[in-house]
Amino acid sequence: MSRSRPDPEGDELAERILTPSMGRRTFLRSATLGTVVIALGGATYVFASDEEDKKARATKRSDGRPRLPPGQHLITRLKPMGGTEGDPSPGAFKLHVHGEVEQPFTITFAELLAMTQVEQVCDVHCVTKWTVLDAKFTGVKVRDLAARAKVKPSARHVVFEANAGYTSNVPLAEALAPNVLVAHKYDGSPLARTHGAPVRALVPDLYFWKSAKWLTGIRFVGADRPGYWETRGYHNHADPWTEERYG
Ligand SMILES: Nc1nc2c(c(=O)[nH]1)N[C@H]1C(S)=C(S)[C@@H](COP(=O)(O)O)O[C@H]1N2
Ligand SMILES: [Mo]
Repeated sequence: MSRSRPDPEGDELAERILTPSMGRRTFLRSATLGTVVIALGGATYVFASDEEDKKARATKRSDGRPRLPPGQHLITRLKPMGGTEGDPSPGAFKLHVHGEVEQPFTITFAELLAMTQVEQVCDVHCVTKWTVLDAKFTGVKVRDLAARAKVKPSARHVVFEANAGYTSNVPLAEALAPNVLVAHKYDGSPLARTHGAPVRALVPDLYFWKSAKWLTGIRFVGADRPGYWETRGYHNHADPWTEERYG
């Protein structure tokens, strides 16, 4: 990540950690495991050892790509990355599935739970350079919601719509991949408010900013519509393996 590029989320992780001016910091290194635990302003990062990073980089996914994309480092749990939180109560939740579809619809949380549920273990990659392996999510495939709405042939992209106007755009074919979910549980528990309660998008194979938290809608569109970060310097596509970090 070059320092001359725009970095709307702040300095990259390694730089944040090494900045002595950060307040309230503890740094513990386990001599035997090489695990590094760092607490910064209330958030805790648990870093794996260099050996674990190396191992994950050498391990291949079923699609042949390395388990750990270039420039990424392992942490053990999702880190809350902020954003404008929506109403977390399931009772208030409504998801609009609309745009280039024949049958737009709105579903409640209970109706979402009545659809086929998927429990999925996947890896997530944040543009600020952390990766979590084997994150477990529960939810409904975007593909199933698309089928219910009867997406028109004119649709080419999906826009995930969230609280306070946050959006992210994903090419239709990638949004319909079987591992793209509307998720309501992380590691077996209802999503924490900071992680998007009650429902977030999950697009594991693109940088995590595509995974809109506090989801309110899925809009199918013909012409692409760059979203919140995509119009603020981030790459339009966001493939972690080719480091599509900045546009
Ligand atoms: N609604 C909404 N969704 C969002 C964001 C946001 O600001 N608002 N931030 C994105 C970014 S930049 C990242 S890295 C991930 C972080 O998710 P997490 O906080 O669960 O780790 O959420 C994405 N989804
Ligand atoms: Mo992010």
